[in-house]
Amino acid sequence: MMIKKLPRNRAGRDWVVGDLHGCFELLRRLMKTIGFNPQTDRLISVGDLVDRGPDSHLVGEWLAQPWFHAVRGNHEQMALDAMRNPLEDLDRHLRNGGRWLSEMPPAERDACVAALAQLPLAIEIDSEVGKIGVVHADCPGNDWSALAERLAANCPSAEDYDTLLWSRERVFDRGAGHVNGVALLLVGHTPQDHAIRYDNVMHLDTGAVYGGKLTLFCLDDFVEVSLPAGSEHAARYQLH
Ligand SMILES: [Mn+2]
Repeated sequence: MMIKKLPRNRAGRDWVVGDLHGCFELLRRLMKTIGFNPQTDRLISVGDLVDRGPDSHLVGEWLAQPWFHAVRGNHEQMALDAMRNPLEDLDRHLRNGGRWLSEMPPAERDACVAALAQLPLAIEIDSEVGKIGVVHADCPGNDWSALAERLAANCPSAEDYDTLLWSRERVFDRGAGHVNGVALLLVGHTPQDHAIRYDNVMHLDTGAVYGGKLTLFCLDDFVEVSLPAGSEHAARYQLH
């Protein structure tokens, strides 16, 4: 399943969280701050759940929760590539904070890889304001409907993968035009000092793992809430 469609949540609130990179304890504290209700609320991640930070090995437990949904980030892709093709790709994952996966007991590692392999490239959420999209980096061609069709048909192009998982142009250029077919698109991938919107694209990576902060964005009232990260686990920021 390359695109996951979530029906409207009429019972509770939907929150989208920026890049976690293993900072699950910070996330737990942030969820407590907002009074997250697992019975009715949903939490959606923009990807890059793992690597570099303290608790990447907990990713499987988080992904098993019925209220937690995530798209695949470039770090999940690197982890999957490393396990599928270690001769070519393991080294790159290790260099990018992926040692935790290689150090896991084999059975746990297999379960973790299976969970990561299930992650869709995009999530589409029905909401009061229309469709809301979530991808890790950006939407190819500013055309959500066309992307959703290719993903539903299981035939994304190499270019789709590249843009969805790796693009930083919209941030570097401070905008890249309106994304058609969604009211709002939420992304992560490129650390910012604070959550920032260009066109109808909200950037939620606020560099938690680099000693910045972790940000949650509420899809019901468009409020954002952040908690500063402790400096003890801060990874050195590199663009990968
Ligand atoms: Mn990323």
